Amino acid sequence: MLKLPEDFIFGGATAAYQVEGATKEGGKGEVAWDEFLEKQGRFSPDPASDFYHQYEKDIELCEKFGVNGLRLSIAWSRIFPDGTGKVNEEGVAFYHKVFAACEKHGVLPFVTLHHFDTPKVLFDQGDFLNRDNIEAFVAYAKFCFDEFKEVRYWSTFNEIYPVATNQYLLGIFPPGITYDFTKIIACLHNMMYAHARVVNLFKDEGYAGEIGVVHSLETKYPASDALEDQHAAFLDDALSIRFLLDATYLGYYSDETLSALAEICEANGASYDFPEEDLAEMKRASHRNDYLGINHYQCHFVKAYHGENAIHHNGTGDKGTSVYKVKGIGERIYKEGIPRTDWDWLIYPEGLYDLLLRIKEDYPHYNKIYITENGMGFKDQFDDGVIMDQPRIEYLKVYLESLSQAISAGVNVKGYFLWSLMDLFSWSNGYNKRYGLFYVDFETQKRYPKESAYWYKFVSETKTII
Ligand code: BGP
Repeated sequence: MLKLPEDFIFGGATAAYQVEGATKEGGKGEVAWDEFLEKQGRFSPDPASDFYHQYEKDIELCEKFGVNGLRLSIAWSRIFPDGTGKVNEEGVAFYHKVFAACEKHGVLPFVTLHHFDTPKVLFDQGDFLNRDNIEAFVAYAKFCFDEFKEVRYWSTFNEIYPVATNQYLLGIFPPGITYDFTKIIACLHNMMYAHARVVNLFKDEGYAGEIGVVHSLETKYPASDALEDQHAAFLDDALSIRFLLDATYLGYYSDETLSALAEICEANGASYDFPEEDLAEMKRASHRNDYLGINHYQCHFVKAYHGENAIHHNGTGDKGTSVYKVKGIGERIYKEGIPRTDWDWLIYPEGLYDLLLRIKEDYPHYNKIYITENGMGFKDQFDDGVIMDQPRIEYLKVYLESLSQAISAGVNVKGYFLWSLMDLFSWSNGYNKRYGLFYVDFETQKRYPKESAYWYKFVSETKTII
């Protein structure tokens, strides 16, 4: 049986908008999602898992089940309802209470400053396409560093690539724009620049603690040995992985990244501009990241594609309905023999191993890594308070094994945050795609430990993957 290190963090992950509910309570300002979801009419972010009122209970559950780290995000619009200007003291007090509960129960908080929830006022002005909003983000970060002295682990952003592509390629996040590569690249770059600004601020001011960024990194493989499939995988990788790691750890975009960008832009009539001053700031930050957070759920097999753009996001759990064909990049396909979830996410733990080894090789000063999200969306069966989620346990087991093997191969991984601590609201899938260790009855807000919660407790206590 494989083991994990003695000082390893066995965490649970959440995000403010997905668990808190109370979107109109406590002086919170609006986010673009409020209106977007209301118009869509499929599901509501209220009450979600009601963490705003139930946090004490959830943190108690952490302690009971060996979960010694909690990844959570601060809702920017609870602190600054309009994104800038007047502080909402009720919001500030709420997070102090959450951190105090963490302290009381021996749970280490890992705090993300931005998890998909830019305040609406700023979002309506262009979100991160508008450079003024970078200044607003830096000011918000500074406020948090000065205020929340009890926090030791900070992440600037959650998943810059999905922000850019869900907003401007797939259109499944507000503002719902599709296939606009000029916006995608501008968003990626501006957010990476904003990250660098905040890292430099944190280090220049000598704040105590650690700072990093959370990237979603899904390994890309060619669908076959054919040269054109290999090239398609290279292009998909360059935009979704290499671009971000270059920006984070090099402070410039490597020739490989730039050649892929040129090809993608040419095919899609897009363009980009990376100001010299931005790159200087990014360069200064590139050796100052204390850690890298990796969200990893799946990988992709990519085939050459020469047709028009066509994407269908499977947000319903109807297996086999996903389509991803992107001009100038390629087509993502299913692969015989590789299992996938009802949402068509490929279960391929080798992808995590390969990714970790590649980071160690290509960016040797990565410092250390936390897996900040990994888990399985599943249609759990609730049977009189008992939830036997064996497929989730299987999933977690093989991914933790892969992680353990990467650690043995010399990658410095210090912790793992299972997505998600409790069932919560999923941005584009609603409430039937459950991830939690704890089942949430969304009517009563009662929590029920699933079979996987007992399994995770054992793994955390013994550091043994069974
Ligand atoms: C990540 C996000 C999370 C979470 C998770 C699962 O991309 O950081 O917020 O939602 O994926 O994704 P989904 O809810 O789409 O299944």
